[in-house]
Amino acid sequence: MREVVKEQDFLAARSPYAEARAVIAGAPLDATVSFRPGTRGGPAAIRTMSYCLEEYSLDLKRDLRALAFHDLGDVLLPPGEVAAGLDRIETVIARLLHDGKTPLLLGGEHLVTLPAVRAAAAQHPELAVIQLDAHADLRDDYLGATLSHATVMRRIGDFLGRQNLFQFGIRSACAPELETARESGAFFTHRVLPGLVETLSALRDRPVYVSLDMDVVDPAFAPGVGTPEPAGITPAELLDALGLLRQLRVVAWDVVEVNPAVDPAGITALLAARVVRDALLGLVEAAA
Ligand SMILES: [Mn+2]
Repeated sequence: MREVVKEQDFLAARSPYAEARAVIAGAPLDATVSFRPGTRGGPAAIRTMSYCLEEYSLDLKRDLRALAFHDLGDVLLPPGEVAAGLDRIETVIARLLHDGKTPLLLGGEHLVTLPAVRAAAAQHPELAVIQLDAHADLRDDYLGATLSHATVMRRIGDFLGRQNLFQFGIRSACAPELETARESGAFFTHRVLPGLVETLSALRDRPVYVSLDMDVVDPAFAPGVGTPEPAGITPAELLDALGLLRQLRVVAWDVVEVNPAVDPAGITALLAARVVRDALLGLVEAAA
């Protein structure tokens, strides 16, 4: 594909595209970040830190080397052209879904979720979106901009229907966002696991898109994000939540907002890489 570029594969990603069931794609968008920029380096940082991990998961008793997955590289994004960049992301995700792959999108800022959900909803009209995030992302605009990492879930609700949006771990929102959140299919604050347990059965028969904003995790464990928010969940709770999500039919994932510019020890990118590894191990059958 000419619209992607790649310097390094994610850990153990050795299958050719044609044979892969899951495909990693980076979307290094860093255009509307409001507080501190740097998410354009997210996909590369996640790939680099993935080599800190074992291919084998002690918890899942599975090995990445037995899985058929491919790393496509990063979608090339035209600098300064947000809408055109989103279109390019949508084109790539739509192609992966059309080819029967499960996309795993690495951000980049949270706005990359918008085109990915558009592509997934086109393939799966019954789509539900699960968002794990510190922020509601339900503003109608941010300083007049309707396309922003602070408005992304509002825009998704505009075309998908707000009742198809399931939000967990939210601990930052403004009053109008809380009004909008009343229309969400679920809106659970602060914690992720209790709400997920309560909601799981309602989502069991639906295709699900999972969007993980790394700032849902406490800044003590995930400091390398654009807009950190105190009092988040622990990595252990996040991994337990992933375990629950494996019970659902997840048709596409994203992991967004990793910002290596403020992640000096790489621990946020490392946790994101761990999530990607465990998501792959949970969703791709052993090739043998
Ligand atoms: Mn977000």
